[in-house]
Amino acid sequence: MRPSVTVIGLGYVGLPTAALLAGRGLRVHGVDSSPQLRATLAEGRVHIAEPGVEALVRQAVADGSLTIHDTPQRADVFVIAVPTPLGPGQAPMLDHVLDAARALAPALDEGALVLLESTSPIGTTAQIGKLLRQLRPDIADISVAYGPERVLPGRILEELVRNNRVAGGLDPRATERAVAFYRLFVEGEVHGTEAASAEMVKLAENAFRDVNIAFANELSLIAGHHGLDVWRVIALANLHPRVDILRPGPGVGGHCIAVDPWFLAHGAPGAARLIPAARAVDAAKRDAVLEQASAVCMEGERVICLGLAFKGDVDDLRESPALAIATELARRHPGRVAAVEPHLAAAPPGFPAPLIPLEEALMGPGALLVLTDHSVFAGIPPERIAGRRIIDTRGIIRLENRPHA
Ligand code: SAJ
Repeated sequence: MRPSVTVIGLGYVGLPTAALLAGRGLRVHGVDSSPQLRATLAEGRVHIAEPGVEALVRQAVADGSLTIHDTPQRADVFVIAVPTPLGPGQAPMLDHVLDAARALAPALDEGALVLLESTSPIGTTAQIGKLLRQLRPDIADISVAYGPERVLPGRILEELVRNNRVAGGLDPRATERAVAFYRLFVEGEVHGTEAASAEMVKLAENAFRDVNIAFANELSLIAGHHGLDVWRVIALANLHPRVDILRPGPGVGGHCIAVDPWFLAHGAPGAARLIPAARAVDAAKRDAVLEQASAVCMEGERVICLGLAFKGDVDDLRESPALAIATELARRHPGRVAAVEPHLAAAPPGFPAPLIPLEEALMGPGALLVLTDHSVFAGIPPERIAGRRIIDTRGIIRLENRPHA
């Protein structure tokens, strides 16, 4: 028989997961603490810009397979997908995860499976297991496991189904049950392990990216020092069969890769050296871009920032280095800075510079500071920016004298 599921936290991961499970014929209870969010969802509308999610939610709400609640409902499986932000001192804050565990405890029945999907420090699943045993000593059989999400914003529904998945239980039976649950909707491979390893796998994936992007950014700083084109250097180095250097940029953004490395480093401070160093390189790269653009403003020139989103072709501003650099530049040089962000209808609240259309930026005077790798910027014809001063942190602008990097 198909299990019933309660999904706690209806954000970028929880909502697509709930809608997908409902679409596969499971009875799903979606739970979120935000009254506005619940009201929006109950009308079949969604708050996240993610392809396909709105249609799936509308259908599931209309046919009753997905219902929206403020407290966890009884179910066979509980999925926790709430945020785990960084607190003071770069320490992970587990308040939402532990609150979710406390909230679901009264809804547990004998034989329930509790799955944590939020990115979490090593040991969090064990903490949840302990808490649930304390809160429900009357229940003998509770399986608790960790099943990290690995989906890329912009492709969430597709990746929820296609990506390989890791699931780690606090005991072998919990692992087995978690693997069986994911196999209900995952077409990729589902690998079982134990909970703490699964927690570390997720953190290792994002820290791997962060360290490797930091390496590319460090190369860009070194190349800049020598007046070399880092894109050409990387393209040639990557011709080696065992070298695959990532792309430099203005720094790493998003809610995951810029945050998760701290979860690893904070848990083992003496052991983590490279991971904090990568974070420091990221900060240095942001500063270097800011100083370079600031110097242009000091010469009296206008600077137009191309892009505010944290990566190309999305509207997401979370932890965006582009937004941080453009904001600080505009604060330092009032009246000298403008920004182009084709994925936003209006400037973000409090942004201290005007948002202008790309066309206006291409017509008017001023240096161009490329901060986000939107396809529309890569498509700017070289003749439209001939003779312009350009700081291209992403290596996407085509110039007459340089092939597309
Ligand atoms: N970036 C570079 N250079 C590169 C690649 C990326 O500067 O060569 C920058 C991007 O511009 C962006 C940041 O890194 O600012 C992160 O972007 P991303 O597209 O690499 O990753 P995210 O943050 O959108 O999603 C990541 C993914 N993790 C990995 O690829 C290991 C995704 O699979 C995870 O599910 C997600 O984090 C998450 O939720 O943890």
